[in-house]
Amino acid sequence: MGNTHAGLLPFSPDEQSRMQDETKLSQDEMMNLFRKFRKMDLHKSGEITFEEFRRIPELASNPLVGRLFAVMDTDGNGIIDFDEFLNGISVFTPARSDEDRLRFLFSIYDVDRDGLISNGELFSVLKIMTGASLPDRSLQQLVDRTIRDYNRSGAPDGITFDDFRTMLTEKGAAFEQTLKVEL
Ligand SMILES: [Ca+2]
Ligand SMILES: [Ca+2]
Ligand SMILES: [Ca+2]
Repeated sequence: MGNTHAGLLPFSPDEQSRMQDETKLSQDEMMNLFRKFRKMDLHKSGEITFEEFRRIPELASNPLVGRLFAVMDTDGNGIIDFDEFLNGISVFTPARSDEDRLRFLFSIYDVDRDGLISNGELFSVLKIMTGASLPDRSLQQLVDRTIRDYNRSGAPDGITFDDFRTMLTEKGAAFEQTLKVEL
């Protein structure tokens, strides 16, 4: 009694059951992620800074590491706390819905979080991914074409979440592969 390993998680029992609802993680999975979180938290501040985040070997070579950090930092205060970490990471576990994963992926592209992927946002995120392999002019053509083909729900210059869902259904894995995160 008393000293179960629930006590090691930085949550009150209420918070813990709320997080379990939100993330669909079991207590063991949460414990595991808490250990990883603490390992990443080099200066033991209880939060992950971008400097710490980008040292994670699985992420270091991912060009989208900056976007991943920004999306996981849901309150935008420049650090990832354990709540945000659990919410973000659990999106990649099977227990979470495809809808949650789509939302996360959408957020990678919707840099200003206004609910619309603009031409400029699509360009800048695809630019990060393709690097120098595609000339800007070709990339811009691809972006223009994508937006022309998929802006179906009334936003002339961008892609709404519904459009995005349609796009991924029709274009398949190409966009989803952007994000392979395993921790
Ligand atoms: Ca830290
Ligand atoms: Ca934060
Ligand atoms: Ca936007």
